[in-house]
Amino acid sequence: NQADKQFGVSPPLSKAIPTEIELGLTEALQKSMQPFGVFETDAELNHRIMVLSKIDKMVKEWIISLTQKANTSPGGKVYTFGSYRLGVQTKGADIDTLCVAPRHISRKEFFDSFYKKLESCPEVKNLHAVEEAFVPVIKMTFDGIEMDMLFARLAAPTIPDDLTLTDSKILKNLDTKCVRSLNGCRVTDEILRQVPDVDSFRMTLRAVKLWAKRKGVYSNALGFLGGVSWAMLVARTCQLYPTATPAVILLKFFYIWSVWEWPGPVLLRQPEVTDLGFPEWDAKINVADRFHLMPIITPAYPQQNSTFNVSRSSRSVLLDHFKEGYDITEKIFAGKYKWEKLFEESNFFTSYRHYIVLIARAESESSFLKWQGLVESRIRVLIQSLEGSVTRAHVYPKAFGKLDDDEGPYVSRWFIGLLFDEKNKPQNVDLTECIQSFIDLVYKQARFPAILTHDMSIDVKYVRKKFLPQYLPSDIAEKVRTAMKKS
Ligand code: 3AT
Ligand code: MN
Ligand code: MN
Repeated sequence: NQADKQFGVSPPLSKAIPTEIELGLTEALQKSMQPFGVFETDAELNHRIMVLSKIDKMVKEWIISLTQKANTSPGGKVYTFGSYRLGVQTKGADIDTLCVAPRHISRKEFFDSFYKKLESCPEVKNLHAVEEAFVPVIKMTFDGIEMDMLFARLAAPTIPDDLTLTDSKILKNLDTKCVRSLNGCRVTDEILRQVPDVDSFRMTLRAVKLWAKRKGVYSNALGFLGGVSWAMLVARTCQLYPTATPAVILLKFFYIWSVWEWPGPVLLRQPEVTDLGFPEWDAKINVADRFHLMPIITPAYPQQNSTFNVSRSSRSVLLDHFKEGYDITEKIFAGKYKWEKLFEESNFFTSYRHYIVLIARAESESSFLKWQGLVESRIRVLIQSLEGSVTRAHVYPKAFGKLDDDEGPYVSRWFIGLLFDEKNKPQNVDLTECIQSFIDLVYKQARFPAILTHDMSIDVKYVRKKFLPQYLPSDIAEKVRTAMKKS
């Protein structure tokens, strides 16, 4: 019985029944999110369901075509994960899917004959495979919907339609690519199983994701949190307030995570004990795991930390935003503000007096995609080395493209705000060495494996706030100029 079950690793903090006022605040919260395209229409949702059933049918046909024995039903099934599976997808979001096949269907066939089947399908556009990735994936647009598709083959002769991926035993004897591919689904399924009220969880998570995007703290790669981590922080809050309404859960969310004793790990459940032997996150055992600053541990075996990119700087930015979020939400509860206040964009480009601008350029789309991916993935190394000299190096998670028509299209600009303190005054700090060794590192890593081409370049500049606007798109540049005049 859901009502009696205890969710999470400790008892709830409150089981209070929502008041009329709290329910009213939740209704207002929902209304305030609408203008941001957070909610899909029924027609949009039905379109997704239809697309998924077509893909599922194609998978089943493909598996049958590769099955020798007549009169057997090998099955095969498409599962979902990501925001769609959690039920928090925004308009235009992708669908993250996993194709699960029986043992006689190889990964090679997925990237070969299934890929060809997709190629000949009229609804499919922008088809491309990333077979050598850490988690190999086929990407496409299916009838207007972006889709990521992973593949896993299980050690079973058939995949019945009612099969769930919950049981960790299914991982036995699988290769690492399949285990990694199954992980996304197993984690989202488990998160949903660990929350007491899925509807409240969803509404709160939608609010948190919107807030995090508006404040520039939504990004796994650049040291903030990604969708799965936000989902787990919200899920843990729901466990502690199992009967609360989303407005209240949101208030508690900001409070709990601003006072949490990081790096104490956030867990949704006690880790499962198995004899499967996959590496798991455990700060008591693995020395490397003790350096994680904000561990948020996934609930499915083998448990992992979802936030290993968090730096000292990004953690302090996150904590500042939690505190500010709490302060604003409290005032909303007191009737002093409306929810719109919570979703105001952060003023990153006026918050610092010193910035670093990082510019990556290339001359063709294909080299640009590789180059910008490589540069972005190395930014956290630059942050770490800057942290040796400054109090905070805050990277804005959104990169900006070309500024005007004179500039080629293949350019990305990232911005890092720098905070100095009394000991490290800007005039006493020389960042040249940090910057130069970062540039050297990026070029070195682009040579092995060889992705470097002559048209790829990187430029890193130290810029005072006064000169920042020339690197920014005109609308943001204008805001910065206006703010500077006022101060
Ligand atoms: P959106 O609504 O799509 O913006 P989402 O949470 O679905 O939010 P993604 O589609 O980017 O976000 O990612 C879905 C999951 O896929 C999250 C994570 O388990 C996995 N994933 C995303 N990016 C990577 C990556 N680079 N490597 C491995 N797994 C990834
Ligand atoms: Mn997604
Ligand atoms: Mn995706």
